[in-house]
Amino acid sequence: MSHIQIPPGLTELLQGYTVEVLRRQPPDLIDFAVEYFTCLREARAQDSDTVITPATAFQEQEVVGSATAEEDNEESDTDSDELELEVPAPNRFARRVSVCAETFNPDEDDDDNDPKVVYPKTDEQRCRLQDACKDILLFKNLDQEQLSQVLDAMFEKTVKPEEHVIEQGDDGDNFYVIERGTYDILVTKDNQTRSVGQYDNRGSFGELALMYNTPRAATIVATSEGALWGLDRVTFRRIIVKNNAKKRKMFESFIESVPLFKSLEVSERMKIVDVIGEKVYKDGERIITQGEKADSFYIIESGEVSILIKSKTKSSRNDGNQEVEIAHCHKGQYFGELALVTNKPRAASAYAVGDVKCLVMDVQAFERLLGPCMDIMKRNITHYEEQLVKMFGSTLDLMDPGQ
Ligand code: 1OR
Ligand code: 1OR
Repeated sequence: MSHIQIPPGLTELLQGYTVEVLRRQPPDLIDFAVEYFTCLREARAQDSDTVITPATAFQEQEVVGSATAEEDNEESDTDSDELELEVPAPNRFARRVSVCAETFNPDEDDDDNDPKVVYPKTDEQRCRLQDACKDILLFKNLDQEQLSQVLDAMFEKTVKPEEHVIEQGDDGDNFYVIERGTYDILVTKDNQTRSVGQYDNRGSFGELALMYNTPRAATIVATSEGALWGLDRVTFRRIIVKNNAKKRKMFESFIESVPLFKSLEVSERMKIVDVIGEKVYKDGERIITQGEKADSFYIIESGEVSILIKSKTKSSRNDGNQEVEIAHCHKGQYFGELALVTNKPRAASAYAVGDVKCLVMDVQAFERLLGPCMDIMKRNITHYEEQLVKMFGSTLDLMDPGQ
């Protein structure tokens, strides 16, 4: 009888994978397998002279990814005078680490013993910081303790016009929350630099390089005098990235059920989970205001949302001043895309009907991640226009907030 030989190393290879699966409980086994085995291959390529066993290779990479503050301090160029513990600078070795090590590293819990970064703040600074951070989506799902550690670790940084806060291609050092000022987002590709967006006195940037351990994806240039709050890489990873693992577990199945996201790959949907924040609204609360500038996109996680429009055009159903309901949205549906797609003010207002939970994405993430869903959204926008004609019997420009 022929004998089937088990290739040397196969058992250990599969065991290593199984152990990591049990340890980290990844949401998708196949995605995790791709990342795990890619890690092994990269480790082997980097260290071809050394024999690397599967289990150690994956872990070795993690250790590199979470290099200690001490290693980094030599290169620190942050203003560290007020520091109780010095803030680590970008990790030079970080780029060798592949996304997998970074993505799954946060599940480890031994890091709670790491020294905490604290920048002492006056009451006035603390107030300004809290105000700047109140709408930051990445902070939305943190518990009280995590949020206060994040706020403790943040440091103030003022910038001058034309100052480059982040340079595309660099390693990631800090995440930034905007207190004030305007900033251009520049992307250089094929030797051509173009502006792909702006921040206008609100929002945050610099999360991608820290989350995925990739080079900075864009250059951020101040276009006015401004003030930022920085959060060092180590604290960001210890708290925000770790929390993202929890978010994945919480929102993964809901995100998979959203019809708009059906055409996205699993990994694309996971990137959405990484950057969304959950916001809750009470019955009757206004979520979006017609005519206002737009910077967010919403998906209803629970409850219902009523869309109302004020139109100056009189019709049998509208005297021109009252708001009339034009749509009613339910769980899994989205709203707030129109202003982002057309780059115009909000065309209508949105109100919570009963208690509502929404997943919210900022305009930059919307543009960066939802390209593949744009056709569906644009098709639905043409339906709005058809409805508009039916409801108001006119072809007024829906996108004009003055209407
Ligand atoms: P980072 O750590 O990579 C640059 O450093 C930051 O710019 C990045 O994190 C984001 O926070 C921010 N593509 C990539 N990064 C962007 C983009 C962006 N917008 C803001 N950032 N796109 C523009 C979308 C409006 C896609 C460009 C093709
Ligand atoms: P936004 O960013 O303009 C208001 O903020 C949101 O209401 C809008 O994006 C859409 O997501 C949502 N016309 C315009 N906006 C609508 C409509 C709509 N329905 C939902 N929204 N019409 C209703 C079609 C059934 C046509 C109005 C007559």
